Amino acid sequence: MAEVTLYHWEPNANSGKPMLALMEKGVPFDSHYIDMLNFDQHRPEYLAINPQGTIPAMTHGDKVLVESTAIMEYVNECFEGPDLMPADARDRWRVRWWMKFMDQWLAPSFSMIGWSVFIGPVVRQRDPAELEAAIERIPMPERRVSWRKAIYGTFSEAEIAESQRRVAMGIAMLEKELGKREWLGSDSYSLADINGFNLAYAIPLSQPELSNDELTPNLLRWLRAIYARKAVKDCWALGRTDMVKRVTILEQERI
Ligand SMILES: N[C@@H](CCC(=O)N[C@@H](CS)C(=O)NCC(=O)O)C(=O)O
Repeated sequence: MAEVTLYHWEPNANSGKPMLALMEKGVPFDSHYIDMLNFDQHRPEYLAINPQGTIPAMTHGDKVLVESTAIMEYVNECFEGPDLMPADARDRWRVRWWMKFMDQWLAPSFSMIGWSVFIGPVVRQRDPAELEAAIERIPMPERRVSWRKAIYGTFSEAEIAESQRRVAMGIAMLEKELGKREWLGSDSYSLADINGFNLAYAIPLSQPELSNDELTPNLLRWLRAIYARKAVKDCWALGRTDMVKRVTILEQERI
């Protein structure tokens, strides 16, 4: 049994962040798959670890850690292996700036689109009474509202349009920033790249009119460079659903 256990869903978004940080550092961990579409994150066994009922969570010995970006920083500081934060203070500021921007601003927009396009339609097929019972078990009231909107397809047009506006703006900002240097936060690969990849890997697939080799060459170069890393391949091999196939768009020479 490893010292670290990671409770995660597919190796993307918030789950993928600590998973990839652990793999980049070479830290062994026990992987505990939480099936988000089966509402495993709201079952008592998991709520005993993270009472908020969100994934990921990590245990290290008797310590319980939640919040994916904060877990990544903990992993980077606590374990040997390549440093995933730059040495220079201004570079570290930039890494943290981008992580905050992605976590607070961009990720919720991606997430709303993802919930309305993928998650909702998959979950909606289930027995309505079972779904209602599952919604009632969600501990955070605001999450109950989001799940209801996803399941019953009731995100408003204005909400979706605002998310799309933010995604388009985020793509343009990433393209501009990646035109300045090889990696997002500094001249070395860092937590900002891990954070950004987990959010942006499927952009060329889901937003082909906004992101392709002609319009966003820097974004594409960056995504492919991260996808080429061994840790990324090992991480994505832990996926269990067809969702993991989306990342293979980055194998195409031209998009
Ligand atoms: N700020 C938290 C957000 C965690 C989060 O929202 N995770 C999503 C999956 S990416 C989740 O648990 N969704 C399931 C739910 O809300 O029931 C973090 O970064 O860890």
